[in-house]
Amino acid sequence: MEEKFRNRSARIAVIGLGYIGLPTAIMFASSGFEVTGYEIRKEVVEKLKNGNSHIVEPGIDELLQRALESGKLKPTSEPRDIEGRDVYIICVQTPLKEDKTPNLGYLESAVRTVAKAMKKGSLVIIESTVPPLTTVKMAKLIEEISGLRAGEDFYMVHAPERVMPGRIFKELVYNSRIFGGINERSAELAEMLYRSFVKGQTFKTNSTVSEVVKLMENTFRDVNIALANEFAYLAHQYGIDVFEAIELANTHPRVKIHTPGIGVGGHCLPKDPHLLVWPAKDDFGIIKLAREINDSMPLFTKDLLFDGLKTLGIPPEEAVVAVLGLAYKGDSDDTRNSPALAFVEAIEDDVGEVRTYDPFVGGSAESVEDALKGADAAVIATDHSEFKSLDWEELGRLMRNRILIDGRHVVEVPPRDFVFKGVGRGEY
Ligand code: SAJ
Repeated sequence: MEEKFRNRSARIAVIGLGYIGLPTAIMFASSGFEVTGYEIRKEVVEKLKNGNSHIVEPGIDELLQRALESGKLKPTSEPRDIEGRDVYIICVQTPLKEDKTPNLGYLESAVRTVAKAMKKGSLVIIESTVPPLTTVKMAKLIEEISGLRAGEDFYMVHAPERVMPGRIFKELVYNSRIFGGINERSAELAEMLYRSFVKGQTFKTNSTVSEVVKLMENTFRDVNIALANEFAYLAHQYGIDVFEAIELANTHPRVKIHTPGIGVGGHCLPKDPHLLVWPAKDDFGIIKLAREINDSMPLFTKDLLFDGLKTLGIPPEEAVVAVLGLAYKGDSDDTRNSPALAFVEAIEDDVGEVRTYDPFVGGSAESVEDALKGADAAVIATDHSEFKSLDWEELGRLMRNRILIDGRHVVEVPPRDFVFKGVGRGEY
């Protein structure tokens, strides 16, 4: 196998051509490997065959077209096209169900497809974020289906992705990577394979450690943001500006407090802490509590809005509210688990009218001005750059009443003649 990795003659199948699978398939194809990209959505495969990516990522169409032209990348939805490959890389989603437990259905079905297609000696890699112990369980599932022995007849590794959308092709090369094998040989093989394009550091460990590492990274952020949100909550009770306090606390050499706000969104942070604790018999509870705190922030922001309406004596059911921003984070068009959407949902039945505007996502209004015309309150729900330079005193002229709620600490100095409230801005 080493020789096949060195001279790029190993044949690779990537299962799932989404945000991670497609760029990964392109990277291996560009490094000279023959890559078959397997994707069950037929319309996606058709699009890809024509050189059009279904995901938004700088430079992706050009790289895709080059990989297709070189003949190294072949998208398919036929399981027989991935039979007998040396390497299988699984990049499918592992979302949560309604009850916040993991839905491993996509992963299991991908593993079954691989188990039927693989051969003796294949290396199976899971890049998806999974609950601890999953890779070992999936190795057993493969044993049952294929009759092959894990660690001897086939190798299995958890190799979590760590990239940030918008920078995927850079981060795939320069980020450090973890290879968690079900045995040492598995981890060694995966590390050798990825070294064909990874320039960052690489580390080998076992698959359960690697699963936990990935989940700890995002849980660390989620818990720290929850702590910052709790500080914000306290700041309101003490009548101080939490951002001033955080800035001063962060002058301590060993303190780095995160940023409070309207909530935590995206496809990772709201989900990964649940995956981390799910298989455990017991835990201390801070991880779950952090999730609850972060999930409560859109409601906290709703309270600020209703306080503002009360200050001006506006009955909520008559209020026209303009929500600026729908994406889960600044300068992104991604609305997955967006706290801005949770906020809209929380207020829409209680106020007269909700208008939305987002420069990347769209919304009911065409522009900030369009959203604010005749509105009673504006709520900043995403820290898009466009919202940082707004002239509120000018915009206030368009409004029926001047209430401004800042959910993302975008407004440094509250504008004159406004009722201003912000998450963590307890002094107003
Ligand atoms: N947020 C805050 N306060 C903060 C930081 C973030 O409220 O101090 C909010 C953001 O506004 C956003 C959410 O949290 O709504 C998540 O944003 P993010 O930028 O922290 O994370 P993601 O989900 O865009 O990307 C994360 C990254 N993980 C880490 O930084 C540990 C990324 O490196 C991972 O690749 C990605 O998750 C993933 O796929 O797991």
